Amino acid sequence: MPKFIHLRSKSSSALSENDVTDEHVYKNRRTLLKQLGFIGASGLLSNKALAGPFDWFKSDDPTPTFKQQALSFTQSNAKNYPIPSTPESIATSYNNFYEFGTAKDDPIKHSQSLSVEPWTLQIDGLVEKPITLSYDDLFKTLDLEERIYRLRCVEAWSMVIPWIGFELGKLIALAQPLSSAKYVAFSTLLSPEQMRGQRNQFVGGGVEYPYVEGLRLDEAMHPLAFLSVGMYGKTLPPQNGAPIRLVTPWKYGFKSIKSIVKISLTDKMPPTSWNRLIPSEYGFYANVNPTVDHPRWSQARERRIEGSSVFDQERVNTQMFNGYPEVADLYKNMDLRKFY
Ligand SMILES: Nc1nc2c(c(=O)[nH]1)N[C@H]1C(S)=C(S)[C@@H](COP(=O)(O)O)O[C@H]1N2
Ligand SMILES: [Mo]
Repeated sequence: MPKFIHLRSKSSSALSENDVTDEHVYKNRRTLLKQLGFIGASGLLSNKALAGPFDWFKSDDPTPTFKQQALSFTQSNAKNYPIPSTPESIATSYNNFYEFGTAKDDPIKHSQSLSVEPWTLQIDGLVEKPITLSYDDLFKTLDLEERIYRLRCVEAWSMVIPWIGFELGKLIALAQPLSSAKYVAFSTLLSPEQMRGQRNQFVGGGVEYPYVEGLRLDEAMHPLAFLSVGMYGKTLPPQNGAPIRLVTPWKYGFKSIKSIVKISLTDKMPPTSWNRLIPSEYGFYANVNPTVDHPRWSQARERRIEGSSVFDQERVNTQMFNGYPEVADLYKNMDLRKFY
């Protein structure tokens, strides 16, 4: 039986269509499609009509078998979906989740039998009240809300995704951090039996597992920092980090750690997977910053993936903090070239 998630509150951080995609970007895309002959009298063609040899997002045989649970939406939540947001079919088939392989279509192909029930998420370390959440607790401990956020990968592609979840800071507050707590460490599930990338370092891209991430405590308490338990009106599919994953929209995507089993408050900066692997390229902070290039490529622009084919990408300028200036105060006296 599917369980229904009722969205009770709508956050001020939920973006409207105009907030998520600049109007000129949307218009340019239509102009391009028109020049290519893809817009007829009825507007944009369906995804099917655009699919073809250039549709590199299609995986050979994804045949998802993982059971997602339906969410019920009120009318008001439904109308908050941005029309040019990334289609669900793309956001759930073009993924980075190295536990299942490094190709973009490996996660959807190889994660469908991930077992998420039962699940245990522990919040521990320097807290007054350690918390253990079961699978069901993930959906009922805090009110669920929808947030439409941009996701900017360090590889210079981006998407716009409607998440469902709650503020990370609200969960941390329940655990009552001690005054000695300065950082938050996250860990993904370690399950070599289920995750082929954890069995074979070539499949897993050389990452040391479990995948770990971290935030400064003040970053974690910022209202934009979000724990997601669903997307596009349903519980998360495994390839997107079921049953619960972090979303820090002002940071490069690799900070948004998937399938979390542990959140520990600490007094020391915790190790993070990509920093541990290639420290010269990936720092602890990883704030989206168009003025600080990756050593091997520019971060000034990005490919916004909006549709089901190569023609539905738009090159847009990358914005400071990915367009979330409300986090700037967290870094006001820091040299962001040094703390990349
Ligand atoms: N555990 C784990 N979390 C992860 C990753 C990963 O390989 N393993 N990849 C990261 C990267 S690089 C990105 S861009 C985002 C992608 O999230 P999405 O597939 O939901 O778009 O997940 C992040 N979280
Ligand atoms: Mo990424």
